[in-house]
Amino acid sequence: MTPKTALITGVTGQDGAYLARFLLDKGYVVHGVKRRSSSFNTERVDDLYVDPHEGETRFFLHYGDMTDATNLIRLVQETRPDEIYNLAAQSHVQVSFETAEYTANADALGPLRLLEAIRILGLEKRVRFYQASTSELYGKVREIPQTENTPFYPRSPYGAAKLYAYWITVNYREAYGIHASNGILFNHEGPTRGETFVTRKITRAIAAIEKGLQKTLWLGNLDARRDWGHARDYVEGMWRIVQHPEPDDWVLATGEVHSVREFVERAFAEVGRRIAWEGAGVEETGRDANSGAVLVRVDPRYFRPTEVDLLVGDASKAKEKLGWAPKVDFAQLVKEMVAADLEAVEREKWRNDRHG
Ligand code: NDP
Ligand code: GDR
Repeated sequence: MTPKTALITGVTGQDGAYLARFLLDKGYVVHGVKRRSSSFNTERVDDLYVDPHEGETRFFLHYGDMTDATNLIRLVQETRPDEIYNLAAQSHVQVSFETAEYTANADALGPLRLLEAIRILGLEKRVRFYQASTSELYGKVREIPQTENTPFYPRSPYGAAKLYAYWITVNYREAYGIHASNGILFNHEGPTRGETFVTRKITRAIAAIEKGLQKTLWLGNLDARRDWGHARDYVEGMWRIVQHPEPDDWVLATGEVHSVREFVERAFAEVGRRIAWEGAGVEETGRDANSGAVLVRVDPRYFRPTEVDLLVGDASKAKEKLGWAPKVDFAQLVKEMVAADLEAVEREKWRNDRHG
């Protein structure tokens, strides 16, 4: 039987790398799109890559960019995928306030370019399309928990760009009969999460503090609440969405909600430290309850012009119709991330001591 072929944009990102691994395990041929960069940016998929001169492989990397329509058309034409997973995006909410136009170009027009590539190449009935939609679409709290029917109210250039992407996916499904689906995914993390997202920033800092390389963790809004799951579980959900006979829009979430402050407390508890909070607002600090050392401080630089206060999802539809359920809970997620960062910092330290 000919194996299925998938094209993944954003393959060098957290989800792209997990998804590539998942699909390769299922026997797929996987084509990943990476951006040209002046330094290596394939760290998350390096272990999957086999130099075609040196052996058989089902994993291929191609240069591409979501802002380049002709490149995307050519990639779809050359790789002839059965499934396209559009994961590429400028995915940082705070950065989107500074690079609003670029974020719109990559995150809103990028998906349009891919959908147009499908049409131009006459692949409407052949290709299945997955769009990485997000709980950031809900933005300002209007209903808890959030479902597929909760109204959207994005609160950032990122959210607004993803809103366009969501609706253009719905529109191309309805207008041209493309099997195009939105996964409305709530926050999902893991040891390979980008270092500037709050969970990884916390776990990396804790590892660095433990190893004596850093003194303080500087954060923004400690009261923001999120529904944090594990990326490994969520990429399986993406695949299930694409396999469903009917294209549709789906929430993937754990239904469990915690504040940034709780994440900090849970993560420090992993290294045996209890945090005692004092002060309020930008004056708030978190001290080691035993030694009194200040471990956490607030820097208003990390506050967003408009914040999303509370996201918590109801994934009942995905549970019922896709048989999807997250396997990793909050405590396990934090444990895995802290352990991985302790190991990573130890390795870095060892390398620096040896070579520096
Ligand atoms: P990452 O930021 O880790 O990865 C984003 C990927 O997109 C990277 O491979 C990046 O390349 C690539 N990329 C960025 N801009 C472009 C561009 N112009 N052209 C081509 N590639 C580009 O994000 P995640 O893996 O966490 O998320 C995957 C997708 O899911 C994103 O669309 C995100 O918005 C969305 N999402 C994520 C959630 C989460 O909690 N993780 C929740 C809901 C939605 P490079 O490595 O070179 O930077
Ligand atoms: P988010 O993730 O904006 O939800 O977007 P992020 O981890 O950046 O922020 C979560 C919450 O933590 C607060 N926060 C901080 N955030 C960062 N990055 N750095 C800090 O120092 C800090 N201090 C407090 C934020 O204000 C926010 O409320 C992620 C991305 O993966 C998106 O691409 C995705 O669509 C959504 O999740 C669902």
